[in-house]
Amino acid sequence: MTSTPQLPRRRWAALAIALLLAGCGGGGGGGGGPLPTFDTSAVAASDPGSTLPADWRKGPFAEIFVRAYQDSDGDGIGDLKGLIDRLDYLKELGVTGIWLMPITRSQDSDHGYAVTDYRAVDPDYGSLADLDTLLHEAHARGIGVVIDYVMNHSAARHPAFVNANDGSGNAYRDWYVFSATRPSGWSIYGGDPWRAGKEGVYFAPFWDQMPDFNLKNAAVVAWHHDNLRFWLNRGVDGFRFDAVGNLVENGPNAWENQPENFTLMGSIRQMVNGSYANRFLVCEGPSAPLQFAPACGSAFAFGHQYRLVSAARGDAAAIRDVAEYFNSAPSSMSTMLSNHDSFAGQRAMDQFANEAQSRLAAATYLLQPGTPFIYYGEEIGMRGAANLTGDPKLRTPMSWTSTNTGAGGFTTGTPFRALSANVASNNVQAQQANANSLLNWYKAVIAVRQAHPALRRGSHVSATASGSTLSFQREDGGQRAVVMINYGTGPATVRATGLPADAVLANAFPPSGTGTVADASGSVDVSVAAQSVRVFVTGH
Ligand SMILES: [Ca+2]
Ligand SMILES: [Ca+2]
Repeated sequence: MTSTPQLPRRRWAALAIALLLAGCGGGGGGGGGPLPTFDTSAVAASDPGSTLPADWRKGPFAEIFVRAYQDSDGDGIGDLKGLIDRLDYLKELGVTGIWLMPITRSQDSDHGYAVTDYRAVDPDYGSLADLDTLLHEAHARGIGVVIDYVMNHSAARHPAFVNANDGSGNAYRDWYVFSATRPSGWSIYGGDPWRAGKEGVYFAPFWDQMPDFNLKNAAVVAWHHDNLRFWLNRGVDGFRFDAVGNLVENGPNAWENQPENFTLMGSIRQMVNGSYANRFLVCEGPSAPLQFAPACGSAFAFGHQYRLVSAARGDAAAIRDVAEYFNSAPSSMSTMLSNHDSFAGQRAMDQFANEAQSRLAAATYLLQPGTPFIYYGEEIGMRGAANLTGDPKLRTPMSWTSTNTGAGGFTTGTPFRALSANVASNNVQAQQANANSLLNWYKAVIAVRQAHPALRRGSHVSATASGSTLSFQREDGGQRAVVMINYGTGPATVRATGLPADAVLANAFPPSGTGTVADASGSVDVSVAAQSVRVFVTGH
């Protein structure tokens, strides 16, 4: 979701595309000359197969803003070729998947959520051939690639909307939500979602340049399915679906999380799982995450990120909430500390008083059930930009080095946006050289998760919070993992119960730790140092 409806920079490239589209003929109706056309051809399923292990879907994933990750050609804008050059870094970090914010051609020249072509890569990012190379290289490293798909709305400059807006007689009029007169009683995110069109008004709650599709129109839904197959046939491993709470509207007091939204996502899940092997789908439904998880396959655990952050800061009530979350939430939830949207919170490091809290939060969500999503740069403690606000503050270029013609290793040119406030201290180069860095903490915690099936995909057992401590267990195929976290600033004794009698607990984390043994009742007390994490495993 793009929560801040701000006007993007109008760039000459975007203007040139618009002129090109306006001039490419086709279409009918209207009195303003030829209308633009676009690809509506049917796409049949043709699965190229998957070489990824089934567990790749359990992550961890990295969420990547391609524009901000790595520039390969000096134009100051990150691109697919740059990302390909950084795949070894991501593999070393230990992720099994990456989610790319929209790479489709867009009119916003920034976040990409205003899509102008659902079957093309944005020229700023490269070409379809570059995507094919990215998929090949990522798969060779055991990494799946999930792309953002924006089904709720297009860009106003999408040819379908240019047609629809031309007049009530246009064949695409019913692809969007038009009304001859302005409906009353509507207010969404503090504003009137109805915008003046050439004739009548159209529905666009996020931004006047992002008109909502009419997803009650079967032809629109069928076309989206064709678009999804277009990417799946190329070998894309799945999708992150934007704003699924907003898909269908039934009235001024019934515009969010409508029953049709769950049906739409369920039919997509059925189509993908029925025709393609080993794919992953995850939905963004911030106000109904638990309801969307079964419909989509996975959904982001909005709300849980605040508990994780507060727990890491030592808040006892939040630690209890963290302990209880997966007692009812399905293990298919996708977890995070923060993401690209400011409504979900500031960058993780900007929410912590010190790096120790950052380590505790990371260990908690990387060792809990779910599929963890690491927002790019979180693993090096990247902060937002010092002089920006809102979403742009969170979407700064990746800090690879402290300096490289002033752009932190991101570009040899002028970066499209200000760098992170702490690029001088928190960058990949510096943290790779320091064995005790946050980056090496992330790698070590991910490694212990990936080394033990119980931590990767196991059930959730015996979660207990006590004061500033948390204890929980994960079980898979007879293997039991015991996780103990002390968020407090003094040492604490942490108790685990419900273990097999006299269970032998081998040390798994930290590497310097030693094992222990449960008593005849299956309990064990362990002294855990201030702000630290212990992991033990049984059964192997
Ligand atoms: Ca570039
Ligand atoms: Ca909608």
